[in-house]
Amino acid sequence: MLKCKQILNKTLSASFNFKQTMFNNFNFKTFALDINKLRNIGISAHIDSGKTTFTERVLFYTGRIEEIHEVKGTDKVGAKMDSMELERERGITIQSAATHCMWKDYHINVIDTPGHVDFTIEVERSLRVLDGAILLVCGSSGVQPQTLTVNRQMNRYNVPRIVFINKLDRAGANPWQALDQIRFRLGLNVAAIQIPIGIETTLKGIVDLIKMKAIFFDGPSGENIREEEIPGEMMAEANKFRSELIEKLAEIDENIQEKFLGEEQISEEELKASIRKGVISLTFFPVMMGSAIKNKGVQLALDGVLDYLPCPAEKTTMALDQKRNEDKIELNNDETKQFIGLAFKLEENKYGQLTYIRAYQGKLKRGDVLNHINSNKKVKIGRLVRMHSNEMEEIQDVAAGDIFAIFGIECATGDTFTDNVAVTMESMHVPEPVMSLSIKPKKSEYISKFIKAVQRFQREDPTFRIAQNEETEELIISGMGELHLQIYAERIRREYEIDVEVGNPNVNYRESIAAKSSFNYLHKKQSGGAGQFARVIGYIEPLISDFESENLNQGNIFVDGTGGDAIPNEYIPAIEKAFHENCKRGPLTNSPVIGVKYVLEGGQTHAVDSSSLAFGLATKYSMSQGFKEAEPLLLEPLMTVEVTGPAEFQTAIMNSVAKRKGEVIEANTKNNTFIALAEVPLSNMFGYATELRSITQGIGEFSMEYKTHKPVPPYDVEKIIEKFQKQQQTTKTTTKKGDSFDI
Ligand SMILES: Nc1nc2c(ncn2[C@@H]2O[C@H](COP(=O)(O)OP(=O)(O)OP(=O)(O)O)[C@@H](O)[C@H]2O)c(=O)[nH]1
Ligand SMILES: [Mg+2]
Repeated sequence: MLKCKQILNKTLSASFNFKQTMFNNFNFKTFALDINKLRNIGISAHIDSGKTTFTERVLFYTGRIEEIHEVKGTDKVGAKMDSMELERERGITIQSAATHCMWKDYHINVIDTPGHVDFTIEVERSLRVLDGAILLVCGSSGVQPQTLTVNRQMNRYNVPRIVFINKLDRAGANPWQALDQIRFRLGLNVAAIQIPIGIETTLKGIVDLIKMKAIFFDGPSGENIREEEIPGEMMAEANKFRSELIEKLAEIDENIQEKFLGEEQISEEELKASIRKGVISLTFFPVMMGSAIKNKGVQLALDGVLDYLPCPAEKTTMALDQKRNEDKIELNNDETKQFIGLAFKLEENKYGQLTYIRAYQGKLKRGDVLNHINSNKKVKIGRLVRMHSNEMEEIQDVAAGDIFAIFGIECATGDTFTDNVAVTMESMHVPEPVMSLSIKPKKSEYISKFIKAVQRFQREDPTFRIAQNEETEELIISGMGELHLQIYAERIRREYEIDVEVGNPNVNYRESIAAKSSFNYLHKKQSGGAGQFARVIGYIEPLISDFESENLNQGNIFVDGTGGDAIPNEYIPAIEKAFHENCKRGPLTNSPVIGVKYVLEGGQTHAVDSSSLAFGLATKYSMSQGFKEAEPLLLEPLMTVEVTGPAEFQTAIMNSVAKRKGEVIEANTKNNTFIALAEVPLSNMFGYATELRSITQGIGEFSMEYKTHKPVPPYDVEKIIEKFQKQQQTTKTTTKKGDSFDI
């Protein structure tokens, strides 16, 4: 058995650069960041909508990079924010990356997030700490299933947002269709504040409907902004969309309403103020337009960030008062109070653990000592840095509202650091992993290094879990989907140079019961040595009756209904512990048990032979006894799947969903595109990408998101149990002694 702690001091291969930055074009003075001129924004959207390409332009126009490099570009350099080798190779963002820049004397912290649903935790943790976001929508493919997910995440954290319709240079681009979808599918109260001049290959610039000017982006990288009068032939269109904007604002703003009804002139300042108010109160979402790749519209979006998105002081956050029963208290980014910060992202590099923190109150300078609330330990903050993708830039101090990083300090995602106040920040939503696979190094001499790698990834990513199958001693990794797990297997190969063997992916089952059932179990061993005697009597019953609508995270409940007579109090904790312990592995497939209530009503003890151990064992067997009669259920992950493809393939798409036992919830065709929304068991979705491509001539796309765990139909349960038992047998015989993981 290998002890992991012994192997923690080897160097990691993550490519971080440490710089003592001069901040030549940055003017960071001690505590001098004006909170009103600070913005914390995220760039979020569905996969491939151009987030990293957009952020690359942001960095270029703000002077943070000297040249623009494309995602998966031919120059082999790659975009700044996709710094991982795998990201550059595959052209997808895997990890969120943070940077900061100055635009017109405002300091902007930017986080570029991944779009693929498997990396959703990266979006979740970023949105948890950001004050505003740019929601990108592809001008050609419009609102995609993942756009709905990201929009829901933004709603969860009340994130004010600007919408940017990107890719207007693409064939088939249609901003009005995208705008319609944003309005009806995302349910956002939107209006365009810009319209494009030209479209597809003729896209030339943007009309600003607030200034009523035409804006062009000259120079090799669109860096020179030219403002002109709106071309005569576009005036009627511009007036029409400006009126639409004013009408929308009049619905939420009395001042605009009065002027609109009185047909009075509305000034640029009044319009901007009204939009800002609407954005911050989440009642209005302005729509901007352009093409990141053709360098059109990005600077105006940056202006929009300053004009419409809130500064940290305009957004309140809730914290939990640990001295008053976790009562909620409002934090207002007040820098005169004691420091409070939330650790929202961790990474390990050769300097140790790098922890990204959002400061919600107070100030912090290097050398200060903070209390790590979750461990109640004092930690000295040796160095403070700002991140610029994979580069660290050292700073002296930070204040409330800002985002920064510390390193060399151990903690977990969601932990709170304070200046001696007993307060924790509300944590973030962490979705449950839905897929698992077994994994091991090809050569057993690499086990220690391998364990170190998976442990590191588990610390960094709360949706990546490692566990050991106690019977087979196999190491099982769980995550959000095939790609998520594949990427980690690949990172182990590349970053740790260990070849790994992975098993077939399995979905993460859960177990529960459908009926109430009694138990009366006597555990008795009285032959030779110290005896064991314990009887437990009671019943188990289901807590969940509708798996589609009830909260599945309510856990399992233990109730002591003995009234203190039948079983001495000293044994009750052992019974409760054994119940929860045994809920970790259900009787059908060793999957975690959810939604079960165990009620202990009575029992029997023996003056000499009863013990906590005996009661623990009695509880274990009483559960097996109870489960048999309680109509055990095997639950599987059910996914909401959205499939899109050309209308001509409608029948083929519907058949493919039906074949995978999907239940179609909604299906319609718009503008020659067929969209089907269905609920499909995850176990039936393996290989769907390939099938969809082949039945739609490579054009069809789908996205899926976890909905709930629902009971597997009885005729499938037996097959799954049989497969599980076979797997147990084979891994038992192939796992050699000494292969064991000590995690
Ligand atoms: N035609 C066109 N292509 C674009 C535009 N913006 C980005 N792209 C291309 O779209 C592809 C995806 O761009 P990315 O910037 O990686 O998209 P992303 O949203 O960051 O992708 P993920 O992070 O993986 O979700 C790349 O091939 C880009 O060159 C645009 O405005 N027009
Ligand atoms: Mg990206």
